[in-house]
Amino acid sequence: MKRVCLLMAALAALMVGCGRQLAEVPEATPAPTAVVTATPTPTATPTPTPTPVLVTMAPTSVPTPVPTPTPTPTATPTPTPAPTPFSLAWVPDTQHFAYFDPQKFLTLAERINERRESDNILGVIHSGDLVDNGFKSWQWDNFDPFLENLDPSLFFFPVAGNHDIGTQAQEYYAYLPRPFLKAYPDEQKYDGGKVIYRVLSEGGEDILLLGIGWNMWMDRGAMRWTDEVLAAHQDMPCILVIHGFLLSETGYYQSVEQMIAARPTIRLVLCGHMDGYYTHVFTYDDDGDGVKERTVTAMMLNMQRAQDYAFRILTFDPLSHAVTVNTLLLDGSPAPDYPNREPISFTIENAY
Ligand SMILES: [Ca+2]
Repeated sequence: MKRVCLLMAALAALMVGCGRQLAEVPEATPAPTAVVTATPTPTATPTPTPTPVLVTMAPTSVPTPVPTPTPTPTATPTPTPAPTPFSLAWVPDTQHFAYFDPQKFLTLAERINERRESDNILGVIHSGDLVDNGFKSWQWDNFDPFLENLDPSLFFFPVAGNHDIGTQAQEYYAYLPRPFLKAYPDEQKYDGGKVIYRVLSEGGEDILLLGIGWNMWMDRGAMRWTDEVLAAHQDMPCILVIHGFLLSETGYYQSVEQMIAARPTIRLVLCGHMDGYYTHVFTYDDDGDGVKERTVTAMMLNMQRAQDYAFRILTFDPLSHAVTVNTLLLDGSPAPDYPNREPISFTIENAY
């Protein structure tokens, strides 16, 4: 019994000790919680760190070829600038405006100006008979506001028609002092402006504009000068502006045709003089191999007597070398086709 009591006393003492021990454990429990929170931090940091180091190491060994791809993109922009189509406004015979209706000059200038940006119009070609009688200064007074009202960025490229040099007199001395000819440098005109030229540099190419005044295709000095100009610009197509050439659906001045035939860079001819509109395509075998490889598209337009007049906007496509011929009336609307006639607006493929 005494041994039982002793055993129980010992057990009780042990339990008290255990109790003390248990009481101390909860105080130590916060410590492992702190350890737990500390553990993920180091494990996360070391694992990613070595991997990026290895990745970055690999490319850093190849830095020398890196500068080589840099010049490659600089080569790419070169083909990007595609040649932009451009236009020329073509104004035929305005002699009736100068004589009867000068207000129409202002309307015509306005029509051209309002399409300048959308059609990328660079200049205005006049195919002759600017006025009815070049010896009447009041008619030039009627004409001049046309140029004064054109957008100043547009160039003006005229040729003398038979009326500009006087249908009776056939003399150039009243025409040549006109300010629009004075504006041309001496080297670009023969004898003050009886023949003129200018080079169009657009769409990555050059085009020679050549204007031969009335009768000058029969003038030896004028044609000698013309041939020097053509020889100096033989690497570019030529657009000939001449007042009289096509006379009807099938007829033309043979002397002008012979002059064109002998000059292989001429590809387009713009003329006026007659009433209405005609287009002829001439073909020539310049190299004598039996194949006619050159086409010359000649266009005549003169509708000054029509109620609404008509002028054209020629749009050049530098990629296809097609020319779109857009015929417009003074009110800006497209000119209607005439019954049983070829279309008045059309596209010339392989035009220059
Ligand atoms: Ca040939």
